[in-house]
Amino acid sequence: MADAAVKEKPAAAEGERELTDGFNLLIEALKLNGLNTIYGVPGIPITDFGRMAQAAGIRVLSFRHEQNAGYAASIAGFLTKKPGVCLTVSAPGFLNGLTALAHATTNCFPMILMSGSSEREIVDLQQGDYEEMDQLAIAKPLCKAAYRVLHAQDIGIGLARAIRAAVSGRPGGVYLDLPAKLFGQVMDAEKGKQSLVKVIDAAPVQIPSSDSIKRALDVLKSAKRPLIILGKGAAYAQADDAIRSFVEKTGAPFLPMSMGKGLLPDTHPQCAGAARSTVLKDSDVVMLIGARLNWLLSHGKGKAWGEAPKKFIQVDIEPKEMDSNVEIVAPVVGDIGSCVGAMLHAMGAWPAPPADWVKTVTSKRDENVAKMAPRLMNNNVPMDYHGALGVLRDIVKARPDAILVNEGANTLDLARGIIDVYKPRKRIDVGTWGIMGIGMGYAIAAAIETGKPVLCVEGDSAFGFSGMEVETICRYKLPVCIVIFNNDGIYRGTDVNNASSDPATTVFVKGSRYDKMIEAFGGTGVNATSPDELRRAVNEAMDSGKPTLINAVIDPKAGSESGRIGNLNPQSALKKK
Ligand code: ADP
Ligand code: TPW
Ligand code: MG
Repeated sequence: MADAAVKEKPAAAEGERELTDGFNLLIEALKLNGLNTIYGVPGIPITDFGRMAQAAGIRVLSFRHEQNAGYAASIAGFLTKKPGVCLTVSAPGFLNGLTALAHATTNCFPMILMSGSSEREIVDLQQGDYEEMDQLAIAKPLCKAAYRVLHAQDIGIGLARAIRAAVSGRPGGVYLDLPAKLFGQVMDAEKGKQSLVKVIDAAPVQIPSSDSIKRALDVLKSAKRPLIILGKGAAYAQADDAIRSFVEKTGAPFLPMSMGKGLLPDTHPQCAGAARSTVLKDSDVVMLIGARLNWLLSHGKGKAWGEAPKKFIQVDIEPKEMDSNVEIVAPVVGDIGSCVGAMLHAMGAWPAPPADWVKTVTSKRDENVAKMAPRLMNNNVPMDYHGALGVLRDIVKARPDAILVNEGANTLDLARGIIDVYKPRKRIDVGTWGIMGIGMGYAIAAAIETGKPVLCVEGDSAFGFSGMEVETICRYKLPVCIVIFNNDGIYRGTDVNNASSDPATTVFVKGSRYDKMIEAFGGTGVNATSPDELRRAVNEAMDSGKPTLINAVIDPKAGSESGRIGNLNPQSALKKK
């Protein structure tokens, strides 16, 4: 049907008038708003759209599965503050992309999922169209906003709404439904041009009230044991200099959340990353900047936060976030650039935090770092996580511009703690949901959006969720080095099923050679069995910029169930020993 609609398009002119159509209007609308990259998978009704967009100078990255294209778009949004665009076909393609749209919304990343859809009249009467599905209704509860454009003259305004909804306030995912018929609709070219909208000031600054700034500073100044927590919202805000100056001026220990790492280097004297339990437990005033008190921070209460009463200050663009889990005594609502700027401005002379607190935190940190050091230098074969991660830690130190993508369980938790990050937005990972499958999509978008080399540190299970995209990486010749921590399975490769001849549910084929996969597509594969081999292979890959996949053989006994979050795993009380 879509193809029929395209064919109906009259030749170049109708009388004297110049004409345009839905395809061209959407392309022009995207370009007008600086959306020059699309991540997607082609098919009816968007195949021609992809071709035409490419011809018009838009970069169209064609993936092997929409979920990976969607994750790419979501992280493009995080890295650039512009909505990442994902383009899919109807029903199944749309559903494949939807997980990523929900993920973008959950993580506060701006993204637009544009999906072709089938004929409204048939969908609404449920008469069984090709890939029939009421996509708008399904998308609505899973994203920040969902719109449908039915007429070519509304493409401009529809995209403008989508962009504004994605990036203003708390960023999130937006669904834009594009029925097949829309693309072939023809209209006067001049009128079409006039219908386009360039979004002015898509994410207006949100200035915090001066009262809220004063209240926050008063509380922070009163602290005997202050702590600042920097979340991925702070990284997203791109207010790097202001954040660094503010944190340094307070002299307070800071704790970066996973993707907040690098806003100030992990090696900064105030960094309390290696004294996490101490600062959570013993702090008396905690300022959250772009971080939510969700499960990743034990909801701001309970054992992790200790007995002593605590006062929370929260800086966030979303007013509803305040008091979400515990009382926020000093809410500062606004965009982080404006809020941190205002606090810096109003601070005046700032007293250093009590010396005994600073000393407690730094000694704990130094003690933990020293304890870890010898483990990172071990040369065990087969490798354990520490030996392999010690190597990657050195490599990232020497290459602080590289972007680190990280997923897995043990591979995630240990890499997060061990690999220091030195610059903002250089670490991207499983995010708020702890989702497996972001790996290759994130790597592709990171390379495309930043032009920097990418190092992916992947559990063997985690990698499997998006592994087919190594072909995409090879096809676009991206500077991506994938290191697979191959421990033969999920958490550990040693599980045994005693009930039948089937393998246990958490183990994979033993001794798999993931490096062979990339060779099928012309990339470089390396099997690394020792820290030295791993070091050589990664350095070579990063120097060459060639797509590389390194199968790092890890002792199957080295990991633990669910990594660091085994406590969240319910166990059957009736389980037989
Ligand atoms: P983390 O997982 O790193 O702790 P979260 O995703 O939980 O971070 O929190 C990010 C927070 O940052 C969200 O509450 C979001 O509303 C907020 N945020 C995102 N962008 C901005 C911004 N530009 N200004 C202020 N707050 C922001
Ligand atoms: C979309 C559940 C959490 S971690 C993990 C799974 C399947 C894989 C851990 O094994 P891996 O790492 O990657 O080999 P390692 O080093 O511990 O062996 N489906 C989705 N998301 C999640 N989080 C899961 C399942 C899970
Ligand atoms: Mg594994």
